[in-house]
Amino acid sequence: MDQRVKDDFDIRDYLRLDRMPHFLCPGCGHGIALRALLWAIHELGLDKDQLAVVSGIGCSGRLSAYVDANTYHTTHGRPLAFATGLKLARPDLTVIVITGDGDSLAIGGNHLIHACRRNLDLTCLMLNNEVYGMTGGQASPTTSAERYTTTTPLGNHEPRFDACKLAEAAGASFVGREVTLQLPALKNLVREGIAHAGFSFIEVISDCTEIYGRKNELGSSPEMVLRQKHDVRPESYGNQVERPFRPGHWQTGILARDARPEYGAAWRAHCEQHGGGARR
Ligand SMILES: Cc1ncc(C[n+]2csc(CCOP(=O)(O)OP(=O)(O)O)c2C)c(N)n1
Ligand code: SF4
Repeated sequence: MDQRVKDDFDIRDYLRLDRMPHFLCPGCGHGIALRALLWAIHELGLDKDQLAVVSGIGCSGRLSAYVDANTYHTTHGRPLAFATGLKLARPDLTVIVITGDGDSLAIGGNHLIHACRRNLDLTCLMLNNEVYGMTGGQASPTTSAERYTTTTPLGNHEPRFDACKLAEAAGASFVGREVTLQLPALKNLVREGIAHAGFSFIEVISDCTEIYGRKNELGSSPEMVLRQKHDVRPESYGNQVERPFRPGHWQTGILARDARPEYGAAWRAHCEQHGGGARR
């Protein structure tokens, strides 16, 4: 694609403007993540009619409603199950899943593990704001140690998931992480993930500036987002990470990339070999 077309990104071309104003709080990282996704879609030159965006329930889950494409707002924790069926039935579509840390690691944790294992050609954006945003700020499986939430009034004492390590161990063939502060890098990572033929898991460190930020006195929205720049430590992947929102604790970029067989193609070949009628 030539540079002029690439630079010509106008987010309004990809939004349902009749759904505006959106419901996100000021400074919410989920809005930045949506911008990165739509920018990546633009750069890839994807046809909106050939694009499906599937989300679960949560502040993260609301994002699909704003995208001018084929969109599906499914039940809490189930977007990957829905997307799996959709992609198998319609392999011609580019299918993108937007999910929250609660949606994908708590109620939907089992679906995430098996989506990684199968390696169907889906792109999963997990927006990690360390909390259940939509339901009022309960702790999630990614809440950092000692953080205050409505369900951890004494400070969180549970160990947290490193979602990327989980995805990699479960077999995701593309794993990446980026912070919303680095918007161009995030856009590039999402673009790589969509272009990858197989299951792509991308964790976006996305601030809940309202419920989580205020309860933990993390400062104003800009302050909270800016502190992300102190939170990246390239050599940290594989090490114990206890307090990711303290300085120096996230490794970002592409963390794993592996060219193993894509599930849909393998499944169709398998059906053909055994005389079945899988759709192309
Ligand atoms: C089966 C079911 N259980 C619980 C809920 C209530 N619920 C709605 S959103 C949500 C958590 C959302 O948190 P997360 O996935 O982290 O997304 P966020 O809102 O933080 O973006 C919960 C528990 C529900 N809608 N359906
Ligand atoms: S509650 Fe948190 S996650 Fe939800 S829209 Fe507001 S800032 Fe974003």
